[in-house]
Amino acid sequence: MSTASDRLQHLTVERRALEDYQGGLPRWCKGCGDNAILTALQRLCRDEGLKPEKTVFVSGIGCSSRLPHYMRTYGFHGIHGRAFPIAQGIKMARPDLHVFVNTGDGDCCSIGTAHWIHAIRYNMNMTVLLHDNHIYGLTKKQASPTSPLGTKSNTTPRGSYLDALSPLTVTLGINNASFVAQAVDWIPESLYQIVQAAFHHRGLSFVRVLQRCPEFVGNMFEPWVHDPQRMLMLGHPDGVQLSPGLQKIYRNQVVHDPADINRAREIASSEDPIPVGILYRNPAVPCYEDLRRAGMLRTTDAIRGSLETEFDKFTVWP
Ligand SMILES: Cc1ncc(C[n+]2csc(CCOP(=O)(O)OP(=O)(O)O)c2C)c(N)n1
Ligand code: SF4
Ligand SMILES: [Mg+2]
Repeated sequence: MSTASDRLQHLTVERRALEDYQGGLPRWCKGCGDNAILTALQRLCRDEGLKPEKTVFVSGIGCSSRLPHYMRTYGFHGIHGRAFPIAQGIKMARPDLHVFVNTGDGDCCSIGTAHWIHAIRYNMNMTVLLHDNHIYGLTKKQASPTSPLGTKSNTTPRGSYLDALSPLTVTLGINNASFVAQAVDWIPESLYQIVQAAFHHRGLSFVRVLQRCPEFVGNMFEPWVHDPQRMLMLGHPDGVQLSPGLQKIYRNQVVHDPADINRAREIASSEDPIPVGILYRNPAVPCYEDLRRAGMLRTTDAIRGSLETEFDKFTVWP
């Protein structure tokens, strides 16, 4: 029988099996692309040997935002649109933690837009996965900002009226963007490579993952799933390289240097073919937590003293 210290040892040192990172049983629909994203993240934790007690998954609200429940790490299932400020607060207080953010297209690009923009600008060291299924899933099929023009939904029964917002071009337009990539749930090998590269980037890595929602927009990505020629695979020694197996299937390949932001912007605006890979990376952008020397927390007494001084300024003496 294992002792308590054996179990502690296992918790802190030998976290190498996938099961060690598996939390609650996912309640997503059958065929939901969120499952592939979860698997990629569990594999990453295992392969990188991340300590669960040093790892935290933060989310907002949505189907995708349930992900922290399914990881056996720390997690924070937050408020709709507020995953970024929660994650930033955690990183500021505990820069030693591995921080991940899981956010939906409604969560990030609608209600959470202001937080998204400023989080990119702050460039704190965290890995962000935007689960972009082009729809509000949890609330049962309302159009989101990334729904393509003409999308029929419960809020747009005659089809949506506006062109979709592009999370990639928006992110690439924000000062201090330091890592921008795109992956798709139906090519798990490439999804994993991109998530791994994102994790190794120091700064905020923003990965948009096109994610299937068979429940509400079953046909959204079907043409691309069934036609590998309609995927544009980006490869570069400073980005990710396609494996020989994927090269045989996905023949529409291009060499793209992730240091080239102008080319990244052009590629980002392509909806067909769908680009997959690292669009932009700039490791020289400073992280906000480094500039502010995060984690150097003041003592409780010092905080209390400062608060008392502030309160005293507003005291009305009888
Ligand atoms: C402040 C607030 N407004 C609205 C909602 C209702 N709501 C919950 S999830 C959601 C949208 C979810 O869509 P998305 O972020 O794309 O996630 P998905 O379910 O597609 O993964 C909305 C509008 C809420 N929970 N809180
Ligand atoms: S409604 Fe869509 S996004 Fe939500 S769990 Fe089902 S398939 Fe996934
Ligand atoms: Mg969504």
